[in-house]
Amino acid sequence: MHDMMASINKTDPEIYSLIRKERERLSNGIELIPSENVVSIAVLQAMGSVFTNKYSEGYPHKRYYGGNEFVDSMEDIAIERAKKLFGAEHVNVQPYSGSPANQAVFFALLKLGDTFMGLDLNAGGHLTHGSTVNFSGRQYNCIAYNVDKETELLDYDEIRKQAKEVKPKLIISGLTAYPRKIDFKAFQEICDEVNAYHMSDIAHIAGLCATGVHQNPVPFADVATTTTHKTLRGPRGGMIMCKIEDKFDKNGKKNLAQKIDSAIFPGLQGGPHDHVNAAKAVAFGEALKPGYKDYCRQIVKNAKALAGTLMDKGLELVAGGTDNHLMVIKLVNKGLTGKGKEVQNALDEAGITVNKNTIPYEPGSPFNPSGLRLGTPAVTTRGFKESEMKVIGESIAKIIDGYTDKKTIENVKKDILELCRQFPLYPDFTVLE
Ligand code: DSN
Repeated sequence: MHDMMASINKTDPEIYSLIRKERERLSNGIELIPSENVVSIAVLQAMGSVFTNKYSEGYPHKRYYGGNEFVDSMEDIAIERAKKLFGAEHVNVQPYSGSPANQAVFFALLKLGDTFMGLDLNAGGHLTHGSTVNFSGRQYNCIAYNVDKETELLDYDEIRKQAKEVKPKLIISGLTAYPRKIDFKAFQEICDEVNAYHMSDIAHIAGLCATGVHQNPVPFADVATTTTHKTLRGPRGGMIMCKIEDKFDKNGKKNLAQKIDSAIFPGLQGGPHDHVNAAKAVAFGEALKPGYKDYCRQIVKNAKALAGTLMDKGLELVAGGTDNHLMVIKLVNKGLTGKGKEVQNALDEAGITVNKNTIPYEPGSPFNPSGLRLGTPAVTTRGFKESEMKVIGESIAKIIDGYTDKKTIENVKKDILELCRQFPLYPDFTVLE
Protein backbone atom coordinates (compact mmCIF):
# COMPACT_ATOMS: atom_id res chain seq x y z
CA MET A 1 0.00 0.00 0.00
CA HIS A 2 1.23 3.51 -0.81
CA ASP A 3 0.49 6.48 1.38
CA MET A 4 1.19 9.82 -0.24
CA MET A 5 -0.66 11.63 2.51
CA ALA A 6 1.30 10.37 5.52
CA SER A 7 3.18 13.63 5.89
CA ILE A 8 0.60 16.31 5.03
CA ASN A 9 -1.73 14.53 7.42
CA LYS A 10 0.54 15.72 10.25
CA THR A 11 1.99 18.96 8.87
CA ASP A 12 -1.15 20.63 7.53
CA PRO A 13 -4.33 19.07 8.94
CA GLU A 14 -6.44 21.95 7.62
CA ILE A 15 -5.65 21.29 3.95
CA TYR A 16 -5.46 17.55 4.57
CA SER A 17 -9.04 17.52 5.79
CA LEU A 18 -10.23 19.33 2.65
CA ILE A 19 -8.36 16.88 0.41
CA ARG A 20 -9.97 14.06 2.30
CA LYS A 21 -13.43 15.60 1.98
CA GLU A 22 -12.92 16.05 -1.77
CA ARG A 23 -11.91 12.42 -2.04
CA GLU A 24 -15.08 11.41 -0.18
CA ARG A 25 -17.16 13.59 -2.49
CA LEU A 26 -15.62 11.86 -5.50
CA SER A 27 -16.00 8.39 -3.96
CA ASN A 28 -19.63 8.81 -2.96
CA GLY A 29 -20.87 10.53 -6.09
CA ILE A 30 -21.23 10.00 -9.82
CA GLU A 31 -18.97 12.29 -11.83
CA LEU A 32 -20.63 13.14 -15.12
CA ILE A 33 -18.90 16.40 -16.07
CA PRO A 34 -17.56 15.42 -19.50
CA SER A 35 -14.31 17.36 -19.13
CA GLU A 36 -13.28 15.55 -15.94
CA ASN A 37 -11.69 12.17 -15.35
CA VAL A 38 -9.93 10.06 -12.73
CA VAL A 39 -6.16 9.79 -13.21
CA SER A 40 -4.00 6.79 -12.36
CA ILE A 41 -1.84 6.55 -9.25
CA ALA A 42 1.24 6.87 -11.50
CA VAL A 43 -0.05 10.19 -12.87
CA LEU A 44 -0.74 11.41 -9.31
CA GLN A 45 2.75 10.39 -8.23
CA ALA A 46 4.49 12.12 -11.15
CA MET A 47 2.54 15.31 -10.36
CA GLY A 48 3.63 15.08 -6.74
CA SER A 49 7.30 14.56 -7.66
CA VAL A 50 10.45 16.66 -7.19
CA PHE A 51 10.14 17.94 -10.78
CA THR A 52 7.93 20.64 -9.23
CA ASN A 53 11.09 22.25 -7.82
CA LYS A 54 12.75 22.98 -11.14
CA TYR A 55 12.92 25.99 -13.46
CA SER A 56 13.59 25.12 -17.07
CA GLU A 57 12.70 28.02 -19.38
CA GLY A 58 13.42 27.06 -22.95
CA TYR A 59 13.12 23.71 -24.69
CA PRO A 60 14.96 20.39 -24.25
CA HIS A 61 18.75 20.84 -24.64
CA LYS A 62 18.31 24.64 -25.03
CA ARG A 63 17.54 25.88 -21.50
CA TYR A 64 18.33 29.09 -19.73
CA TYR A 65 19.17 27.49 -16.34
CA GLY A 66 21.50 24.67 -15.36
CA GLY A 67 20.53 21.33 -13.87
CA ASN A 68 18.06 20.35 -16.56
CA GLU A 69 19.51 17.06 -17.81
CA PHE A 70 16.70 14.95 -16.33
CA VAL A 71 14.00 17.47 -17.22
CA ASP A 72 15.30 17.35 -20.81
CA SER A 73 15.03 13.56 -20.98
CA MET A 74 11.56 13.65 -19.42
CA GLU A 75 10.27 16.31 -21.85
CA ASP A 76 11.82 14.44 -24.82
CA ILE A 77 9.90 11.32 -23.76
CA ALA A 78 6.64 13.26 -23.35
CA ILE A 79 7.03 14.72 -26.86
CA GLU A 80 7.93 11.41 -28.50
CA ARG A 81 5.00 9.61 -26.85
CA ALA A 82 2.56 12.34 -27.91
CA LYS A 83 3.86 12.25 -31.51
CA LYS A 84 3.33 8.50 -31.63
CA LEU A 85 -0.09 8.68 -30.01
CA PHE A 86 -1.52 11.27 -32.41
CA GLY A 87 0.69 10.96 -35.52
CA ALA A 88 1.91 14.52 -35.00
CA GLU A 89 4.84 16.12 -36.85
CA HIS A 90 5.65 18.50 -34.02
CA VAL A 91 4.53 18.66 -30.37
CA ASN A 92 4.84 21.30 -27.66
CA VAL A 93 3.93 19.90 -24.24
CA GLN A 94 4.53 23.09 -22.28
CA PRO A 95 1.11 24.88 -22.38
CA TYR A 96 -0.18 25.26 -18.83
CA SER A 97 -3.69 24.41 -20.01
CA GLY A 98 -6.05 24.52 -22.99
CA SER A 99 -6.75 28.25 -22.93
CA PRO A 100 -3.05 29.31 -23.04
CA ALA A 101 -2.49 26.69 -25.76
CA ASN A 102 -5.20 28.34 -27.85
CA GLN A 103 -3.94 31.82 -27.02
CA ALA A 104 -0.45 30.86 -28.21
CA VAL A 105 -1.85 29.73 -31.56
CA PHE A 106 -3.52 33.13 -31.99
CA PHE A 107 -0.19 34.81 -31.14
CA ALA A 108 1.67 32.62 -33.61
CA LEU A 109 -0.67 32.87 -36.59
CA LEU A 110 -2.73 36.08 -36.34
CA LYS A 111 -2.21 39.79 -35.88
CA LEU A 112 -4.40 41.64 -33.38
CA GLY A 113 -7.75 42.43 -35.03
CA ASP A 114 -7.51 39.64 -37.62
CA THR A 115 -10.73 37.83 -38.53
CA PHE A 116 -11.31 34.19 -37.61
CA MET A 117 -14.26 31.80 -37.27
CA GLY A 118 -15.16 29.56 -34.32
CA LEU A 119 -18.22 27.65 -33.14
CA ASP A 120 -20.77 29.73 -31.24
CA LEU A 121 -20.38 29.18 -27.47
CA ASN A 122 -24.08 28.37 -26.92
CA ALA A 123 -23.87 25.67 -29.57
CA GLY A 124 -20.87 23.99 -27.95
CA GLY A 125 -17.78 26.07 -28.81
CA HIS A 126 -15.40 27.36 -26.13
CA LEU A 127 -14.67 30.75 -24.56
CA THR A 128 -11.36 30.86 -26.46
CA HIS A 129 -13.14 30.24 -29.77
CA GLY A 130 -14.23 33.88 -29.96
CA SER A 131 -16.46 34.70 -27.00
CA THR A 132 -16.83 38.46 -26.58
CA VAL A 133 -15.80 38.22 -22.90
CA ASN A 134 -12.56 36.36 -23.74
CA PHE A 135 -9.25 37.59 -25.22
CA SER A 136 -10.16 35.75 -28.44
CA GLY A 137 -13.30 37.81 -29.04
CA ARG A 138 -11.92 41.05 -27.61
CA GLN A 139 -8.56 41.23 -29.36
CA TYR A 140 -9.52 39.51 -32.61
CA ASN A 141 -12.53 39.76 -34.89
CA CYS A 142 -14.56 36.59 -34.41
CA ILE A 143 -17.37 35.73 -36.77
CA ALA A 144 -19.01 32.71 -35.18
CA TYR A 145 -20.56 29.87 -37.15
CA ASN A 146 -23.52 28.04 -35.67
CA VAL A 147 -25.29 24.71 -35.86
CA ASP A 148 -28.41 24.28 -37.95
CA LYS A 149 -31.44 25.48 -35.98
CA GLU A 150 -33.54 22.40 -36.77
CA THR A 151 -31.03 19.54 -36.66
CA GLU A 152 -28.58 21.20 -34.23
CA LEU A 153 -25.82 19.70 -36.38
CA LEU A 154 -22.88 21.40 -38.06
CA ASP A 155 -23.80 22.20 -41.65
CA TYR A 156 -20.55 22.14 -43.63
CA ASP A 157 -22.11 23.75 -46.74
CA GLU A 158 -23.29 26.68 -44.62
CA ILE A 159 -19.89 26.98 -42.91
CA ARG A 160 -18.19 26.95 -46.33
CA LYS A 161 -20.57 29.63 -47.63
CA GLN A 162 -19.96 31.79 -44.56
CA ALA A 163 -16.18 31.31 -44.79
CA LYS A 164 -16.21 32.44 -48.42
CA GLU A 165 -17.99 35.65 -47.40
CA VAL A 166 -15.98 36.29 -44.22
CA LYS A 167 -12.54 35.32 -45.58
CA PRO A 168 -11.13 34.41 -42.16
CA LYS A 169 -7.42 33.97 -41.57
CA LEU A 170 -8.12 31.03 -39.24
CA ILE A 171 -11.01 28.63 -38.67
CA ILE A 172 -11.32 26.73 -35.39
CA SER A 173 -12.95 23.32 -35.39
CA GLY A 174 -13.65 21.61 -32.08
CA LEU A 175 -16.06 21.50 -29.21
CA THR A 176 -16.87 21.58 -25.56
CA ALA A 177 -20.55 20.67 -25.83
CA TYR A 178 -21.23 19.39 -29.37
CA PRO A 179 -22.41 15.78 -28.99
CA ARG A 180 -22.00 14.54 -32.54
CA LYS A 181 -19.04 13.58 -34.74
CA ILE A 182 -17.05 16.40 -36.28
CA ASP A 183 -15.83 16.04 -39.86
CA PHE A 184 -12.41 17.62 -39.42
CA LYS A 185 -11.51 16.77 -43.04
CA ALA A 186 -14.43 18.92 -44.21
CA PHE A 187 -13.06 21.80 -42.09
CA GLN A 188 -9.62 21.28 -43.62
CA GLU A 189 -11.09 21.44 -47.14
CA ILE A 190 -12.98 24.64 -46.29
CA CYS A 191 -9.79 26.19 -44.89
CA ASP A 192 -7.87 25.22 -48.03
CA GLU A 193 -10.59 26.75 -50.23
CA VAL A 194 -10.56 30.10 -48.39
CA ASN A 195 -6.82 30.22 -47.60
CA ALA A 196 -7.24 30.00 -43.85
CA TYR A 197 -5.25 28.16 -41.21
CA HIS A 198 -7.12 25.26 -39.61
CA MET A 199 -6.84 24.99 -35.83
CA SER A 200 -8.57 22.00 -34.36
CA ASP A 201 -9.29 22.11 -30.62
CA ILE A 202 -9.68 18.46 -29.67
CA ALA A 203 -9.48 19.00 -25.89
CA HIS A 204 -12.63 17.01 -25.14
CA ILE A 205 -12.21 14.16 -27.58
CA ALA A 206 -8.40 13.83 -27.69
CA GLY A 207 -8.46 10.26 -26.38
CA LEU A 208 -11.11 9.28 -28.93
CA CYS A 209 -9.03 10.86 -31.73
CA ALA A 210 -5.81 9.17 -30.61
CA THR A 211 -7.43 5.73 -30.67
CA GLY A 212 -9.44 6.09 -33.90
CA VAL A 213 -12.77 6.09 -32.04
CA HIS A 214 -13.26 9.56 -33.60
CA GLN A 215 -11.66 10.99 -36.74
CA ASN A 216 -8.22 12.34 -35.80
CA PRO A 217 -7.40 15.78 -37.29
CA VAL A 218 -3.79 15.89 -36.09
CA PRO A 219 -2.17 14.37 -39.20
CA PHE A 220 -3.72 16.97 -41.53
CA ALA A 221 -4.77 20.10 -39.57
CA ASP A 222 -2.24 22.95 -39.47
CA VAL A 223 -2.51 23.01 -35.69
CA ALA A 224 -4.34 20.93 -33.08
CA THR A 225 -4.60 21.94 -29.45
CA THR A 226 -5.73 19.86 -26.53
CA THR A 227 -5.92 19.67 -22.80
CA THR A 228 -4.38 16.58 -21.25
CA HIS A 229 -6.87 15.98 -18.45
CA LYS A 230 -10.13 15.09 -20.18
CA THR A 231 -10.56 11.86 -22.20
CA LEU A 232 -6.75 11.74 -22.36
CA ARG A 233 -6.83 11.01 -18.61
CA GLY A 234 -3.67 12.84 -17.70
CA PRO A 235 -2.82 15.77 -15.43
CA ARG A 236 -4.45 19.19 -15.77
CA GLY A 237 -2.49 20.75 -18.64
CA GLY A 238 -2.33 21.60 -22.34
CA MET A 239 -0.49 20.64 -25.52
CA ILE A 240 -0.11 21.91 -29.08
CA MET A 241 0.52 19.69 -32.09
CA CYS A 242 1.28 21.12 -35.52
CA LYS A 243 2.77 20.74 -38.97
CA ILE A 244 6.40 21.77 -39.28
CA GLU A 245 5.96 23.80 -42.47
CA ASP A 246 3.86 26.98 -42.55
CA LYS A 247 1.76 26.63 -45.70
CA PHE A 248 1.41 30.41 -46.07
CA ASP A 249 5.02 31.29 -45.27
CA LYS A 250 7.22 28.58 -46.75
CA ASN A 251 10.36 30.69 -46.92
CA GLY A 252 9.85 32.68 -43.71
CA LYS A 253 12.49 33.04 -41.00
CA LYS A 254 10.59 30.57 -38.81
CA ASN A 255 8.58 27.52 -39.78
CA LEU A 256 5.18 26.81 -38.20
CA ALA A 257 6.61 24.64 -35.43
CA GLN A 258 9.11 27.37 -34.48
CA LYS A 259 6.34 29.99 -34.50
CA ILE A 260 4.23 27.89 -32.14
CA ASP A 261 7.16 27.17 -29.83
CA SER A 262 8.18 30.80 -29.54
CA ALA A 263 4.55 31.87 -29.01
CA ILE A 264 4.46 29.59 -25.92
CA PHE A 265 7.94 30.53 -24.70
CA PRO A 266 8.95 33.33 -24.46
CA GLY A 267 5.76 34.76 -26.01
CA LEU A 268 3.24 33.77 -23.37
CA GLN A 269 4.70 31.59 -20.63
CA GLY A 270 7.79 31.36 -18.46
CA GLY A 271 9.09 28.13 -16.98
CA PRO A 272 7.17 24.98 -17.85
CA HIS A 273 5.48 22.97 -15.10
CA ASP A 274 7.91 20.06 -15.20
CA HIS A 275 6.04 17.94 -12.64
CA VAL A 276 2.90 18.24 -14.76
CA ASN A 277 4.84 17.47 -17.94
CA ALA A 278 6.23 14.34 -16.28
CA ALA A 279 2.64 13.33 -15.49
CA LYS A 280 1.67 14.06 -19.12
CA ALA A 281 4.41 11.66 -20.24
CA VAL A 282 3.04 9.01 -17.89
CA ALA A 283 -0.51 9.49 -19.19
CA PHE A 284 0.64 9.33 -22.84
CA GLY A 285 2.47 6.10 -21.99
CA GLU A 286 -0.74 4.70 -20.52
CA ALA A 287 -2.72 5.80 -23.60
CA LEU A 288 -0.28 3.96 -25.87
CA LYS A 289 -1.15 0.67 -24.15
CA PRO A 290 -3.82 -1.52 -25.84
CA GLY A 291 -6.33 -1.28 -22.96
CA TYR A 292 -6.73 2.45 -23.56
CA LYS A 293 -8.49 1.90 -26.89
CA ASP A 294 -10.98 -0.39 -25.16
CA TYR A 295 -11.50 2.33 -22.55
CA CYS A 296 -12.25 4.92 -25.26
CA ARG A 297 -14.66 2.57 -27.03
CA GLN A 298 -16.44 1.97 -23.72
CA ILE A 299 -16.73 5.74 -23.11
CA VAL A 300 -18.82 6.00 -26.29
CA LYS A 301 -20.84 2.84 -25.57
CA ASN A 302 -21.64 4.21 -22.11
CA ALA A 303 -22.60 7.61 -23.52
CA LYS A 304 -24.96 5.97 -26.01
CA ALA A 305 -26.49 3.84 -23.23
CA LEU A 306 -27.00 6.89 -21.02
CA ALA A 307 -28.45 8.94 -23.87
CA GLY A 308 -30.79 6.07 -24.80
CA THR A 309 -32.10 5.77 -21.24
CA LEU A 310 -32.65 9.53 -20.93
CA MET A 311 -34.58 9.64 -24.22
CA ASP A 312 -36.62 6.56 -23.21
CA LYS A 313 -37.61 8.55 -20.13
CA GLY A 314 -38.92 11.36 -22.32
CA LEU A 315 -35.98 13.74 -22.19
CA GLU A 316 -34.86 15.62 -25.27
CA LEU A 317 -31.16 15.77 -26.17
CA VAL A 318 -29.35 18.35 -28.28
CA ALA A 319 -28.90 16.97 -31.82
CA GLY A 320 -30.99 13.96 -30.82
CA GLY A 321 -28.27 11.97 -29.04
CA THR A 322 -24.51 11.43 -28.99
CA ASP A 323 -21.64 10.01 -31.03
CA ASN A 324 -18.92 10.88 -28.56
CA HIS A 325 -18.46 11.08 -24.79
CA LEU A 326 -21.06 13.76 -24.03
CA MET A 327 -24.69 14.79 -24.38
CA VAL A 328 -26.72 17.87 -23.53
CA ILE A 329 -30.21 17.52 -22.06
CA LYS A 330 -32.66 20.19 -23.22
CA LEU A 331 -34.87 21.18 -20.32
CA VAL A 332 -37.14 23.32 -22.50
CA ASN A 333 -39.72 20.64 -23.31
CA LYS A 334 -40.03 19.92 -19.57
CA GLY A 335 -41.10 23.52 -18.99
CA LEU A 336 -37.72 24.22 -17.37
CA THR A 337 -36.34 26.94 -19.66
CA GLY A 338 -33.53 28.75 -17.82
CA LYS A 339 -33.64 26.26 -14.91
CA GLY A 340 -30.35 24.44 -15.57
CA LYS A 341 -28.83 25.80 -12.36
CA GLU A 342 -31.68 24.59 -10.13
CA VAL A 343 -31.67 21.11 -11.65
CA GLN A 344 -27.87 20.91 -11.42
CA ASN A 345 -28.12 21.75 -7.71
CA ALA A 346 -30.76 19.07 -7.11
CA LEU A 347 -28.60 16.48 -8.90
CA ASP A 348 -25.63 17.58 -6.80
CA GLU A 349 -27.63 16.97 -3.63
CA ALA A 350 -28.40 13.46 -4.88
CA GLY A 351 -24.69 12.79 -5.56
CA ILE A 352 -24.75 13.22 -9.35
CA THR A 353 -22.38 15.91 -10.62
CA VAL A 354 -23.20 17.51 -13.98
CA ASN A 355 -22.90 21.04 -15.29
CA LYS A 356 -25.62 23.39 -16.40
CA ASN A 357 -25.00 24.35 -20.01
CA THR A 358 -26.39 26.50 -22.75
CA ILE A 359 -28.23 24.85 -25.63
CA PRO A 360 -28.10 25.99 -29.27
CA TYR A 361 -29.98 29.29 -29.72
CA GLU A 362 -30.29 29.43 -25.91
CA PRO A 363 -33.53 31.09 -24.73
CA GLY A 364 -32.14 31.63 -21.18
CA SER A 365 -28.71 33.01 -20.26
CA PRO A 366 -25.23 31.51 -19.67
CA PHE A 367 -25.76 31.70 -15.88
CA ASN A 368 -29.36 30.47 -16.05
CA PRO A 369 -29.25 28.20 -19.09
CA SER A 370 -31.71 25.61 -20.33
CA GLY A 371 -29.44 22.61 -20.63
CA LEU A 372 -27.42 20.07 -18.65
CA ARG A 373 -24.15 18.68 -20.03
CA LEU A 374 -23.23 15.10 -19.12
CA GLY A 375 -20.35 12.86 -20.12
CA THR A 376 -18.94 9.41 -19.44
CA PRO A 377 -15.08 9.59 -19.29
CA ALA A 378 -14.84 9.54 -15.47
CA VAL A 379 -17.50 6.91 -14.80
CA THR A 380 -16.00 4.69 -17.50
CA THR A 381 -12.61 4.89 -15.77
CA ARG A 382 -14.38 3.85 -12.59
CA GLY A 383 -15.55 0.68 -14.31
CA PHE A 384 -19.18 1.50 -15.08
CA LYS A 385 -20.74 -0.24 -18.06
CA GLU A 386 -24.05 0.04 -19.91
CA SER A 387 -26.16 -1.44 -17.06
CA GLU A 388 -24.87 1.16 -14.57
CA MET A 389 -25.54 3.89 -17.14
CA LYS A 390 -29.18 2.79 -17.23
CA VAL A 391 -29.47 3.18 -13.44
CA ILE A 392 -27.85 6.62 -13.63
CA GLY A 393 -30.08 7.72 -16.54
CA GLU A 394 -33.21 6.68 -14.66
CA SER A 395 -32.00 8.52 -11.54
CA ILE A 396 -31.36 11.71 -13.53
CA ALA A 397 -34.83 11.53 -15.09
CA LYS A 398 -36.39 11.15 -11.61
CA ILE A 399 -34.56 14.22 -10.34
CA ILE A 400 -35.48 16.34 -13.36
CA ASP A 401 -39.14 15.46 -12.84
CA GLY A 402 -38.97 16.13 -9.09
CA TYR A 403 -36.12 18.57 -8.63
CA THR A 404 -37.88 20.47 -5.85
CA ASP A 405 -38.99 17.33 -3.99
CA LYS A 406 -36.71 16.46 -1.04
CA LYS A 407 -38.02 12.88 -0.81
CA THR A 408 -37.15 12.15 -4.46
CA ILE A 409 -33.65 13.60 -3.96
CA GLU A 410 -33.15 11.54 -0.80
CA ASN A 411 -34.25 8.28 -2.48
CA VAL A 412 -32.00 8.83 -5.49
CA LYS A 413 -29.10 9.68 -3.20
CA LYS A 414 -29.45 6.27 -1.51
CA ASP A 415 -29.40 4.46 -4.89
CA ILE A 416 -26.35 6.43 -6.01
CA LEU A 417 -24.46 5.71 -2.79
CA GLU A 418 -25.17 2.00 -3.19
CA LEU A 419 -23.87 2.09 -6.79
CA CYS A 420 -20.74 3.98 -5.74
CA ARG A 421 -19.94 1.44 -3.00
CA GLN A 422 -19.77 -1.27 -5.66
CA PHE A 423 -17.11 0.71 -7.58
CA PRO A 424 -14.59 2.09 -5.06
CA LEU A 425 -12.25 4.85 -6.20
CA TYR A 426 -8.51 4.06 -5.94
CA PRO A 427 -9.28 0.74 -4.17
CA ASP A 428 -5.63 -0.35 -3.63
CA PHE A 429 -4.32 3.00 -2.59
CA THR A 430 -4.56 4.77 0.71
CA VAL A 431 -4.12 8.12 -1.02
CA LEU A 432 -5.93 10.77 0.98
CA GLU A 433 -6.96 8.31 3.68
N1 DSN B 1 -14.09 24.02 -18.85
C1 DSN B 1 -13.90 23.07 -19.92
C2 DSN B 1 -15.10 22.24 -20.11
O1 DSN B 1 -15.70 21.89 -19.13
O2 DSN B 1 -15.47 21.90 -21.24
C3 DSN B 1 -13.45 23.68 -21.17
O3 DSN B 1 -12.35 24.49 -20.92
